[in-house]
Amino acid sequence: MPRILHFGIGNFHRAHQAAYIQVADPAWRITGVSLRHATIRDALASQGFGYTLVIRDADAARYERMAVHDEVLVGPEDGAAILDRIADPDVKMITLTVTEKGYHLGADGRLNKTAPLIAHDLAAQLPSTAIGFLARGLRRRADECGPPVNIVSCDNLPDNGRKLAQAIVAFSEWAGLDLASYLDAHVRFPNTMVDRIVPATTDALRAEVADATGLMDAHPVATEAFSEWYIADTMLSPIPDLGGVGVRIVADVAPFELRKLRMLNGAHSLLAYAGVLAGHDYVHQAIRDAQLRDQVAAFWEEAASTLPAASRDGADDYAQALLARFANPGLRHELRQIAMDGSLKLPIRIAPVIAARQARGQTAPAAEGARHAWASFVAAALRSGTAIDDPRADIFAELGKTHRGDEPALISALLDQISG
Ligand code: CS2
Repeated sequence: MPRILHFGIGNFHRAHQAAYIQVADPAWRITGVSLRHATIRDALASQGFGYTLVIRDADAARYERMAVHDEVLVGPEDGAAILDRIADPDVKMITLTVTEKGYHLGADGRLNKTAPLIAHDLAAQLPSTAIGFLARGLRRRADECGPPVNIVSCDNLPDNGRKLAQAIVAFSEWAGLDLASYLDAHVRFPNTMVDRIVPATTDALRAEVADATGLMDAHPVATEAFSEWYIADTMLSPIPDLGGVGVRIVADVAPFELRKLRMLNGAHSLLAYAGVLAGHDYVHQAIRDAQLRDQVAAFWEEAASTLPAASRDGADDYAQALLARFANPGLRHELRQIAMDGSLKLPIRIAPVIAARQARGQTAPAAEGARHAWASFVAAALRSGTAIDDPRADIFAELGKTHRGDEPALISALLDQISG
């Protein structure tokens, strides 16, 4: 049975990629990997790994039964089984949604050798990161003369496939795994753009699903009707018929990826910080606030002006469509969910807009406003003692102590943390 091994079995994967695969070819199965916790495995195992996908338009919901996963492995418990799966000849694709921080990249976009988990994985036979698992698992696959495999990053990073490939090459060199010729001949890392808005699961969603379907589902997922997936045309066969279910297989993903990262994700981040500061909880509330909507519109103009011609031309329509998606009240997408990991997201979503405009002698006040909103959001959390969900939270706390009572100095020190 052809199989996909997926790292990061969170809500995004279960609403996006899984939905494409389930329709593309009923023969394919997905093994999910949860790198840190057993929570999703435990929730899904007792229901045969199936779950309900709730698809919401502005005023209606559909309930679809998902049944494409048949196994979930948990990093700290099942390390050997994960390596077995990477070497398994039935596995034709390995996909990832491990978020920006799951790649352990430095500011230069390269694997950070001194990141604690990478340093651990270089020394250990049983890894803890996706990068460590992939490099060691691919070594096994090469030793067993395993067939070709596509490794597909589905995270919001520009040039995600190339960065993942570089990270695996660097890890395998540092660990002495000698993978270069196997990677060249048998492995492809296409760039991709993925898009579907997927809020976190709440008890209210569980109750709604129980009411609507009669099923007690421990981990349903809600999403919007909109979905997009672009993949660079470099994959090796066999793969499921993704083109037949609306995935766009294109020569160059960059125009679409940059448009999505800057216009959708950039505006999301702007709304998250400015929206929370203005007292809102959800994206649909923040986008209805006239002042925030104007800020977002100004940001979209700046962002659109930095796009390659292939996606700049449709940017107005794209922005109109985003307005409707953000305004969808059924999604109840929490601003605080988007606010996490800002120190990794803003250099990708906002800083390139400022840099591209600067290079042409233009200012970017709305994008600068988004950076300031982030810094004010972090400063407010430091003042009130609210936890900050960010890999650099300890550094922010130190800065908070150093600059206590001097808000302008704190804001400027925080901004230094997110220059692109
Ligand atoms: C959001 C994204 O949480 C975030 O940072 O901007 O998860 C966004 O909802 C998706 O990229 C939409 O495709």
